[in-house]
Amino acid sequence: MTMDLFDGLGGTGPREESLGAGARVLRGFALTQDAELLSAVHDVSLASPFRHMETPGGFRMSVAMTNCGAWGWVTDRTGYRYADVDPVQGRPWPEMPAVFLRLARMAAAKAGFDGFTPDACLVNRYEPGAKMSLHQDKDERDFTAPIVSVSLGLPAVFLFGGAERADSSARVRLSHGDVVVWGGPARLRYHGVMPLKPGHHPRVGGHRINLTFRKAQ
Ligand code: MD3
Ligand code: FE
Repeated sequence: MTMDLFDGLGGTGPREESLGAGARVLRGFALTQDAELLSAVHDVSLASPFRHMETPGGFRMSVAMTNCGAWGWVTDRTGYRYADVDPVQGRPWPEMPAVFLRLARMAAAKAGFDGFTPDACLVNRYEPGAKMSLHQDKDERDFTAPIVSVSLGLPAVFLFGGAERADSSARVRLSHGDVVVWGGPARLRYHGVMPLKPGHHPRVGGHRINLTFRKAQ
């Protein structure tokens, strides 16, 4: 039997939980790199600023978004898609920072997805009241690749549903430093985020930042 220094109540190190088949929470996995990650988010946002995109139905998204990597997820009146040029800046998205890529690959490998090579990172910024309605992520070409998400700043209540929109959702609190790997049977499950509660995070202030690493192409 192996002893794990982080096991047990009151531990402060990484903890792993399963949210059901294919969904693995690595609590605190990004904590040791939070400053580097936040500094890289800032650099990305200088090249491609956060913006509130418009849905095909004409609604302004409450979550502000930007991207880095070869491909970026965008929405406008014409639909959802991955684009290799930032439509606001008219230039390719900023390169994926090395610290992002390293973290995403390590987390994926830990959850059993060796060789994960994301070519897109969507960066979501939530202000108080911002939310994400239940949806599936299905604009990517290959659903055998997982999605890796990294939460920074204020905590949020994440909704993890089923294969159909009407299926009931589990509520999962995602806090600063938590990383989740969504693959296999979890990859196409409905999910969303409850409206962010106001608060103050010592490193991030009044926002929540979420990074999602994807293989778009
Ligand atoms: C489960 N973002 O950007 S991350 C999104 O917190 C998105 O900003 C949320 O949903 C956020 O599309 C949730 C967790 C997440 C991301 C992708 C998933 C969970 C997922 C894909 C399939 C199943
Ligand atoms: Fe999503």
